[in-house]
Amino acid sequence: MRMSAHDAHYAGELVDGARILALFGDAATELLIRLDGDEGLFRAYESVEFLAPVFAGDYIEATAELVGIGNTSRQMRFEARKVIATVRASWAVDHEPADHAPPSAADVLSDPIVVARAIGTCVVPKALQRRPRELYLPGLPAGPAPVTAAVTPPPPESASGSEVILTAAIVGAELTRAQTPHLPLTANEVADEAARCREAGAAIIHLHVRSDDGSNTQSAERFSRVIEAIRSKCDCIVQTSTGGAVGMSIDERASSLACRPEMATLNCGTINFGDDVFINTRPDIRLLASRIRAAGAIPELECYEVGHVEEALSLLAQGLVSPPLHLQFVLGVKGAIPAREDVVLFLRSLVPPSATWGIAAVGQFQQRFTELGMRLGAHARVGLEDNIYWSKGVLAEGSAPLVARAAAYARSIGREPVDPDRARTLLGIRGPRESW
Ligand code: KMH
Ligand code: ZN
Repeated sequence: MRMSAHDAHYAGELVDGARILALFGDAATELLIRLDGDEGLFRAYESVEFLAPVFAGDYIEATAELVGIGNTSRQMRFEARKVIATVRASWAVDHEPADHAPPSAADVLSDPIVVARAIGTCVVPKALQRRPRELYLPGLPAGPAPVTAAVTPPPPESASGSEVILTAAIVGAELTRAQTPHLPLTANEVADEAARCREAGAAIIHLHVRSDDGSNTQSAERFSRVIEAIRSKCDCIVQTSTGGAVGMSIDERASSLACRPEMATLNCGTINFGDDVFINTRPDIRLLASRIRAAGAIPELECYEVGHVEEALSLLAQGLVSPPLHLQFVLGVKGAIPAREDVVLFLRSLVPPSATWGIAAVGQFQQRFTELGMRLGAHARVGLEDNIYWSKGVLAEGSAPLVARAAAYARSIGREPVDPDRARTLLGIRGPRESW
């Protein structure tokens, strides 16, 4: 590729590094088309080195080499070499200032100069892969075997089968003190409950906040205050709600992102929500996805119906959310998908191999389906937002006992609740904690 005058960005007709990364992106795309029959998505660069300057008039050859294949990830090594150099750039070194180089003079380099190297990972969702698997990995049986043949394991790490991430949904939007006196409302109450849940085995706190009068609010200021209080007492991942309460505008719901949470919910479709309607239009879902990304958070995709899973997969395919997906199946909301074992098995069949998935079952279904989900490999969410009872007619004394019960069950079937830092690794959350 010839670097043209358009590509020169800096003084001395220097070409910017981003131009070379664009070449790597094109080379990666070609490789993905050859391998998968799909352009795929660039997920991340693990390393980038710029080694020599590039000028307008230089010819650059960029190569991509496949070094690892996961179920959906393709890791590549890139190199860009200068094979023809404009003479102008080197002329001044050997000549008097008055002696100008012919502007069109150029040399073929007998030894190309490596100008940049990088390693990066691309992703092609399973649904978009158009080649039989045995073509990728000769010798492997055809079919969707969850085998990873990567030279380097694709990031982020996958959970070992025994690990489970527990989420505590401790406040909710609709719950009132009249329904349960154990509902935490003030910043201190919420933080104390978060710390108790952490102690009981929760790695994530799913968070709504309340105004002084107890009504739900998405106020950025209130979220900041509560998150600060939580962080003073425990190291849990805080997952803020962008669902808010029924009837709120999208702008209002998105205000919770102003505090730049590590994680946020993204509701993937409209449902009857009891006797109300919880509206999530497709344009609004996309808007929230882009706002979550802009806030530096990772989304958890809340699915209350089968079609919502399709929506989540299409967000991934369109690059509106980055892999790996974190799917949360919300079961038993009146008016939406029921909590039934065959439903769970079907939903599980839709989960792409690289995705994590969890179950949040509401009301009387919480314990039974949390436990079923954990037996099937799911992560789990419990807490007062979804269920206020410990057993029939007996209120739970906060969310922490529900977390403790889920953690004890997990251990009884050989699964270990992970701490927040391990959950960060498994979910692909990087960095924010260091900058607290
Ligand atoms: N309060 C519900 C209408 C979420 O947090 O993202 C929505 C909700 C989901 O609680
Ligand atoms: Zn919620």
